[in-house]
Amino acid sequence: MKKAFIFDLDGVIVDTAKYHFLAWQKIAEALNINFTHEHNELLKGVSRVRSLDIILELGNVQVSRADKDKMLIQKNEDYLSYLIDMDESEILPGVSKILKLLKDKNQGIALGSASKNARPILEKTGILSYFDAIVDGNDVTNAKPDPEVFLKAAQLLNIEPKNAIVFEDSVAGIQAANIAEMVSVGIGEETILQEADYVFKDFTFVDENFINRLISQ
Ligand code: B16
Ligand code: MG
Repeated sequence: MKKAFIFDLDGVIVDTAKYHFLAWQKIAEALNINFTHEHNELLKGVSRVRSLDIILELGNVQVSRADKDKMLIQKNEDYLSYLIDMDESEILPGVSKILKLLKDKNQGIALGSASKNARPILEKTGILSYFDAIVDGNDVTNAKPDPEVFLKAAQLLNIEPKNAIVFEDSVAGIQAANIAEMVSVGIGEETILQEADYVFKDFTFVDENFINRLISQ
C-alpha cells in the first residue's frame, strides 16, 4: 500500500539547530541575555518569530515591534551565512538510505517543517528530488503542535492521514502527528519523546523490516 512518509527537517534530516543557536546567541548577547544550549532546546521546531519571543521572555526584555523585525532579519541573515557551505555531508546518519528505500518502494515522501529555509537546505544537501511534496514555514499559519503542516503534506500526496507516518525530533511535532491521527516516529531520546508511537535514537536504527511493517499495517 502507498503511504505518506513525512519528514521534519531540523533534527531529523539535518542538524541545523547548531546554526540556529549561533545566530540566536548573537542576538541574545546584544541584548545582554544569557542564552545557553539548554535554552536552545526550547526553540526546536518553533517558528522564528516565536523563538525570538522566547529569548526575550528568558531575559525579561521588551523591545519595539520595529526592533523585533530588525532582529528577525539579522538573525536569519546570520543563520543563512552558516548554510552557505552546506553539502550532503550534513545529512544525518541513515537518512539517505531510508529516502532511497522509500523511493524504491514507490512510497510518498514529504517534508513537514516549520523552517522558511527548508527548500535551499534540501537543495544544498542534494536530496530535494526525493520529495514529492514540501510543506514548510511559508505554507502554514499554525505552528506545531497544530497538525496543519502534516495534514497539508498528506493532502498534497493525496493520502489519508491514517496512512501517513511522521518522523519528528520535537515533542510539539510528535503531538501534531498524534493529533492528525498519523503514526508518529520520534527521532531522539525515548525519555523526551514518550508520546511517540515508536522512538529511534537516529535513522541508523530504522531498518527495512520496520519500514515494511509501516507500509503493510
Ligand atoms: P527558520 P523544523 C525549525 O525546523 C527549527 O527546529 C526551529 O529551531 C526554527 O526556529 C524553525 O524551524 C524556523 O526556522 O528560521 O529557518 O524559518 O524542526 O520544523 O524542521
Ligand atoms: Mg525538528
